[in-house]
Amino acid sequence: MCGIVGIVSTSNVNQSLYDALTVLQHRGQDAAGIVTFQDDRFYLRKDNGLVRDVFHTRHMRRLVGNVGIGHVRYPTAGSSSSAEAQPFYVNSPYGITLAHNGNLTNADELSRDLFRTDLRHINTNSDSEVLLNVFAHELQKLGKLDPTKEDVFSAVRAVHQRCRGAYAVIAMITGYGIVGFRDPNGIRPACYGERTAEDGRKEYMIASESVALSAAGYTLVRDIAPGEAVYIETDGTLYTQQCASEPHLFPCIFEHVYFARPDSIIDGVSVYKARLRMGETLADKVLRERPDHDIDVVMPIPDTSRTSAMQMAHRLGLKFREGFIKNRYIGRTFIMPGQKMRKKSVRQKLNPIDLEFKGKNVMLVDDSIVRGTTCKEIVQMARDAGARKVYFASAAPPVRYPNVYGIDMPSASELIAHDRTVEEVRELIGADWLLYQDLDDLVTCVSDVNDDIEGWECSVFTGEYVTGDIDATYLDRLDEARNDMKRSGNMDASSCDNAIIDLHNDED
Ligand code: PIN
Repeated sequence: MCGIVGIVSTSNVNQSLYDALTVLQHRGQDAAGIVTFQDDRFYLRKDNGLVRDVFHTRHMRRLVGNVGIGHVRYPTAGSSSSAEAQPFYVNSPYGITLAHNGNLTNADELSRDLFRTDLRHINTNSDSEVLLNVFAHELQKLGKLDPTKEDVFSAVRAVHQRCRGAYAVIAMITGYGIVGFRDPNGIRPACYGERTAEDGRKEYMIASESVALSAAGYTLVRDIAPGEAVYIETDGTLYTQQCASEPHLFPCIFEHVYFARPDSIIDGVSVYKARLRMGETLADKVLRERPDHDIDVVMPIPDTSRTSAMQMAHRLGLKFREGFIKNRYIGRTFIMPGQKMRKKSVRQKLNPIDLEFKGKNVMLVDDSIVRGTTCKEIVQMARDAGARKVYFASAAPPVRYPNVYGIDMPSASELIAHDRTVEEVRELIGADWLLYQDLDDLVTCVSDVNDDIEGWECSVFTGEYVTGDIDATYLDRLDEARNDMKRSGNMDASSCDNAIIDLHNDED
């Protein structure tokens, strides 16, 4: 998963972009980048690491200009070197830079076509570089010295025709403006907002999540519609146009389960409210399955699940307690000569408050169970802290299938619930009772707010992929790519869970 932002302002955008990326840091901690332009020159700084580590004063001073875009990257298969930090750049036509959140499912074919037919070379394994080159090629084909808004929209239209998968994109055309667009299914989120500068002129921001807008004093105008493009020229003139022939809104449900910040509103749905409801539906399921349950206390596994756990306890009329305290300052792992990178244990991140567990039947709540490794350790920690019985609730249904739309999920074989019953998973994680959210309930939690939402992208639970182009061969290839990455040491086996990621910065 990644975070993207773009701003057209009346003054320097470097600080605002930096701040927005910091607000979007939860979407990706692997790499960060900003590009701005002034007087027909662009200025780029990107590297592996957290936003605060990538940008130093000397970099910020160089990032001049009133227009710019930024990106934070989550590690996905094929993206680990700093060369694959975004924004990406192509010099022709005009000089275009691009930040992308999502994953193209036909990147390999496109890459081949780009080389053979369009005579363009792709220098990384990143599908975002492919996307940029498709966009650039389609804009170049028009053969204009000065691209008009129609030209930009026509290039986006061609991108929709050629690219499949999930993409929320912000591209900057040096000297002209920025364009933001979403794939025709609106899988990945993007919205835009405005604010008025002191001199009365309008300023605009496009971002992955509304929280980036509100934190910077922008008012959310609306989400970008699936297939739609929003083009903002350097002088602050904004144009929008639908560029897909058959747009449908099928947003990713996992944004609400885990990825997005609770204070964001995505496609009209409050993430916080959705998570409260997830707690309520979990409580109802408890009462359905075991009306005479003996739960003494409900506990969140920090942080994402807190909202659901709180509401679940409330609905059940039970105590809500913080049994695990999270260390907010996990340090780096230093790899000394002759030593191997070791995974940080969950115990370094979470510490139990024993008195909340002693002799109690505890219901632990997490947002989801993916590999099951973390929750297994947590169940054991609860027992070691003296719990009588350890129950476990997941605010999401069993994650059984890989994600191909930009969420860094492990391959099917690594998913604890793949090809397993709930009872088998319960046994593996060592819980006395395992309660999963029903998919119908989860969908109810995020519905009823926006009639434009035709359905939800739920493939990790159902194995049904909304783009209709995913088959066993594709998933096998994905699996192989992940295994290659792991073998070459470029990817921590547990990189999908940021609770145990080791961050590193190339500069060190
Ligand atoms: C963690 C959010 N959440 C915790 C991510 C663990 C699955 N894991 C998905 C649970 S936080 S496991 O709130 O952002 O810190 O099933 O793979 O062990």
